[in-house]
Amino acid sequence: MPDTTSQPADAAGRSGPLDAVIIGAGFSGLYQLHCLRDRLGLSAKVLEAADGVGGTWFWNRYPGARCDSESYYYSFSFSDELQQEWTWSERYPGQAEIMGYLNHVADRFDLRRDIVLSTRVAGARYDAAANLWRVTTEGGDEYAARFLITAVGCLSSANVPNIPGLDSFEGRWYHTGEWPHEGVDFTGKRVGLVGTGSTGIQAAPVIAEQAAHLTVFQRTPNYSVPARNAPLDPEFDRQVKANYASIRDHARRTVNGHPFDISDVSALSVSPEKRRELYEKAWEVGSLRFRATFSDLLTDRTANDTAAQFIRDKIRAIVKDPETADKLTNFDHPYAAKRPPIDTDYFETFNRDNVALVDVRAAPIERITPSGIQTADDEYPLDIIVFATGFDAMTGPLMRMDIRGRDALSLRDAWHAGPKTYLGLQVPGFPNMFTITGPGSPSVLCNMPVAIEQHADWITDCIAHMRANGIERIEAQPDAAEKWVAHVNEAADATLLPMASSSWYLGANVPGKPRVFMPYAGGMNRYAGICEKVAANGYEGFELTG
Ligand code: N01
Repeated sequence: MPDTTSQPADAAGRSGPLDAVIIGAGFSGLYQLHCLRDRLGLSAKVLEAADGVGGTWFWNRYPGARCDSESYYYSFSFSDELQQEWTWSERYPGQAEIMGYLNHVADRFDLRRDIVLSTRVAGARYDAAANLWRVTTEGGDEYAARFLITAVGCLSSANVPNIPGLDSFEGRWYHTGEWPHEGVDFTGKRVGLVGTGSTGIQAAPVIAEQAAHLTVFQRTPNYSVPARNAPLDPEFDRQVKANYASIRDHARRTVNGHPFDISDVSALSVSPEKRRELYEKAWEVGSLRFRATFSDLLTDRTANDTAAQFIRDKIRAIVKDPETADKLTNFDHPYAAKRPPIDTDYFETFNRDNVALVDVRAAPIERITPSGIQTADDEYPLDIIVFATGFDAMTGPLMRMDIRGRDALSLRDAWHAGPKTYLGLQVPGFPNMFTITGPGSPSVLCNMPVAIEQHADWITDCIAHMRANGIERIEAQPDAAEKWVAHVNEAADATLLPMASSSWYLGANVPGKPRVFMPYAGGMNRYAGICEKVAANGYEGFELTG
C-alpha cells in the first residue's frame, strides 16, 4: 500500500513507515524496542513524553520513593550479561538507583538512538486502507507504523483530586507522581500530606524528618508491614548471581511473579499460638512475603481477619497515642485487598511531636483555602500540600490519548463502561495495536518486570509469526474479549480483592470512573500458560488476515 507519511531516515538509513511505534520508555518500552529491533530486525521508535527514560520512576521522585519488590528480582531477566554485571546496593531499590539501572539498560543495548524524548503522543488512528497506525504528537509530528504498541505503564496518569479552592492556595502544592526534579525543601515548613496509599506511607516518615510540622490527611486507613530495607550483603549478591536462572524461573512460576512461594498451609488449620509465631516471623522478615504467610489470606475472610488482627495489634503496640492508633487501625477492607504497602517507620512517625493524623473520612476535606486545608470541623494552616492521591490507573494513560481504531472507533467510547480487552493484550476494533500490561492482564498484581517481559516476548513472537506467514493484521475478536472479561471478573470474585470498595484496582479512586476490576487476579503463572496456549492454537480468539 502507498504511504504518504514521510519520516526521517532512521539509523539504518530507512525511511517511510516504521514497523512499530512504541509509546513510553519505561521498563516495557525499553524492552519492547530491544525485542523488535535487535531480535527481529524491525524498524521501531519509542515516543516518550519525558526528557529521559525511566517511565514511572522518571516521574515518581517523591521523598522515600522506593520499589516494594526486592532489587534482585525487580529487574530484567532477558540478558544474563546484564544481570551479572549490575549490582544493587540495597534490598529494595530506591528511585535514583532504578533510574541508574534503566539508563544503563538504554546505553548498554544502544536503545537511545530509537527513542524520541520530550514527545507526548496526542493520538493515534488506524488507517485501514494503508493498514497503518498514524500517530500524532502534541508537538505536531506524525509517525506511521504497522504496529502500535502502548508501553505507557499502569500508574502514570496522576490523580489530583478536584478539591474546591486549590487555585487559591498561596503555598506550593505537588503531586507525588509529578515530582519536581530539583526536589522540594520542606525545612521549616508546615506540610499537609493527603493520601495514605503506598506512596503516602513511604513519603510521610521522610517528610516528617525535614518539615517543621507534618499533617497526614487519611481517608482510608491502610495496612502496612515493615519493609526492613538494608544494604545488600555481597555474599547474598554472589549467591543470587550464581543462581539467577533458577530464581527467574521460580518467579515466572508463581502467582505474583516473586521468587518465593505462597504457603500451602491455611491460617485456620494451625493453633493461634503457631499462627502468631508464623506472623511474628514474617513481620521480622518484612516485605510482601507477609501476604504469603498462609495459603488463604486472599481467599478466606476469616483467615484474612487473623492477619488483619495481627497487624492491628502491631500498630497499637507501636503508636503511643491511643486515639491516633484507633484512627490508623479503623480498617474497612481485608488485608491486601488493596495493594499492601510496606514501610520504613511509617507508624513510628506518628509518635513524633511534629506529626499529626487527621481523619478525613470522619470530617471530610471541604476546600482548600489560601492558607491551608479546611475540613468539616477544622482548618489546617499549611505552607506545602503534597497530594499522594494516586493515579487514574491502568486505563487513564491510554484514555488520555485520542486512540481511534477501525471506523474511527475511539478507545474512550469502546471503554466507556469499563475496559474490554482480550488477554489485556488487544482491544477488538483496534487491529495491530498491543497494550503491554493492559487492563485484563496480571500487571499490577505481579512483580512488574516479569509481567512486562512476558507481554513483550509474546508480542514479539506474535509479530514474528505474522511476518513468517505473510499475515498483515491481527485483531482480537469481540466474543473472545467478552469471554476474557468474564474470566477476569470470575478470577477477581474468587478472591477478597473486590471487597476493598475504595481500591484503584476497581477504579474507585477516580470519581465517575466505571467500577470494573481491572487486573487479572488468576495468577501470573496461569495467565502465561493461557497466553502460550492461545499462540500454540494459532492465535485462538484473534483474527489474522493476510
Ligand atoms: O496511590 P493510592 P499511591 N481526599 O491510590 C487518598 C504503586 N506504588 O500513589 O483509599 C483524601 O494507593 C486515597 O484514599 P482512599 C503501588 O502499586 C508502588 O499511594 O481512596 N484522600 C489513598 O489513601 C500502589 O498501590 C510503590 O480513601 C484521597 C491515597 O490517596 C500504587 O502505586 C510505591 C483523595 C491514594 O492511594 C498507587 O499508590 C508507591 C481525596 N480526594 C506506589 N483522593 C512501591 O513500589 C485520594 N485519596 C513501594
